[in-house]
Amino acid sequence: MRKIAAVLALLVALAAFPATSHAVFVEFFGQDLGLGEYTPQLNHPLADAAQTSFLSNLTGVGTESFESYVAGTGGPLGISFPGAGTATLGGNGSVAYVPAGTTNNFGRYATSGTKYWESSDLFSIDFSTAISAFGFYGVDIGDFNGQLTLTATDGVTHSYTIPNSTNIEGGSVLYYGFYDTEIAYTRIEFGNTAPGVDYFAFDDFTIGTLEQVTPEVPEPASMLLLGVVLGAGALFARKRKNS
Ligand SMILES: [Ca+2]
Ligand SMILES: [Ca+2]
Repeated sequence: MRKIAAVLALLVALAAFPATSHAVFVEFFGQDLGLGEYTPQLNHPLADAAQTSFLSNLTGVGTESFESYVAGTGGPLGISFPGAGTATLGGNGSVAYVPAGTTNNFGRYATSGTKYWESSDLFSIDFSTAISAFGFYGVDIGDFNGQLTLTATDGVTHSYTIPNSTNIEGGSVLYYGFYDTEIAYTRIEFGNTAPGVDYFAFDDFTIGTLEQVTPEVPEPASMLLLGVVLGAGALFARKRKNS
């Protein structure tokens, strides 16, 4: 029992900070499974929790909902963000409209209002100011086995695979975001391992500059220390109780 309590305390401490691939690059991800091609998933707590966690590390950023754009508008689409310049969407994609409470009959719909950016592959975002944080909702990815990839550029190229589930029902909702306090990016390209087949809806995206990244999570080292302290405390408490 003592060991279990200690391990549990350590696991709680480890779970309290998000997955990181290195100290300055922090990712946020959550996905809620879909209800099929014709029914929007109105409850997506895992995706929402990822967005909340992502935004809690940012200050003064804006989120683009696509509601002010005319359906059918394609790229290049320039979108201004407070304090972070302009993000220009290009490549394969356009603004789509789907009435609230429905889908486009293929599992896609907005996560805010009635509009979103619909794409399958080779869709890119260029930033007028290099950005250090980026997050978005993605709907209906993975039902045709597509895995989303991001290629971020800052002179050199960094590729990330978004850990979305594949071979799932249509209409799933995911949120993915990252901040990077070491590298600022001027361009992000979206890829898809099932291009032209696995379309998705892109909505409510946020960008932030380095100045807008204000991490609230404790350093992993201190969290680990906290875990050890908690674990030791649990062991000590057990020992006292048992003795
Ligand atoms: Ca929207
Ligand atoms: Ca679908």
